[in-house]
Amino acid sequence: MEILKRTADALQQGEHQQVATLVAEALGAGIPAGDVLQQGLLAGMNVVGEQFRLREIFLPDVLMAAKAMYAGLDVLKPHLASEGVPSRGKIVIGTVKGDLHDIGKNLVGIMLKGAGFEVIDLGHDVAPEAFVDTAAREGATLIGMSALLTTTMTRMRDVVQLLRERGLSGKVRTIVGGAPVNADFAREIGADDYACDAATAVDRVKALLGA
Ligand code: B12
Repeated sequence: MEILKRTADALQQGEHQQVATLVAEALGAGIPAGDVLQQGLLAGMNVVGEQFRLREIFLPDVLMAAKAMYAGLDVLKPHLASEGVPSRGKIVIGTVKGDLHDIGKNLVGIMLKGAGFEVIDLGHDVAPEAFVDTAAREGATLIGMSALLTTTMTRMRDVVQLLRERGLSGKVRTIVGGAPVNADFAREIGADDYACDAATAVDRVKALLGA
């Protein structure tokens, strides 16, 4: 669809105001929020990621694109998450220590909220103790961890280990995600599950918590 292509292009150019306007227009035209997300915002961000990998663009360009992504997400958020659904359980999420990437984690949080879970978002650069202490204090039954760097994904293992040390394995389940993470890695570090995207994350979390 033309407007979604324009949204993706504007995101790549880092035109945050234009992205917000186009997302609002697309929603106003009756395009489902999920399509605006996938074919507009995420399609644009995928191109940015590829161009960054090939060194065709540089960090400031990626930052501008990320800002545009958030401008679009702000408009989209109320349409992705339906309000007033009774809580299906408490979840702690965050991006692991040393890692500042939070767009994917935020999307997962939005979708989980929309599915009726109470989400405590610890943000990015989250220490293992913060994940585990918060879950214990708040009586959360699941920790969701995000990592986008091969150097930080290993921190997920520390969280799983800390839960074990505190006798919380089984009581507090774990799910991991982020571009470098996969199901084999999740198994290797002893996490309960893995999901490749936000929609799958909701399905897996429901299954894990029997919700
Ligand atoms: C945007 C971006 C940035 C932005 C982040 C802004 C922000 N607020 O998040 C900025 C500019 C800050 C940045 C910085 C850096 N980045 Co960067 N960045 C990206 C980029 C282009 C897009 C990431 C993104 O947001 N994708 C869109 C979201 C929606 O996708 P996602 O995160 O994968 O999330 C989905 C799934 O993975 C899953 N998911 C995610 N989290 C979770 C959690 C759970 C629990 C579950 C179940 C599922 C799940 O669901 C999400 C939704 O569908 C990627 C390229 C890429 N292909 O990933 C590089 C990339 C991740 N960055 C990279 C690098 C190298 C860096 C820097 C080290 C660069 C530098 N030299 O300084 C720094 C590191 C800073 C730090 N300490 O974290 C590399 C990593 C390479 C590697 N193998 O480790 C990548 C892959 C680029 C590349 N091809 O080289 N980056």
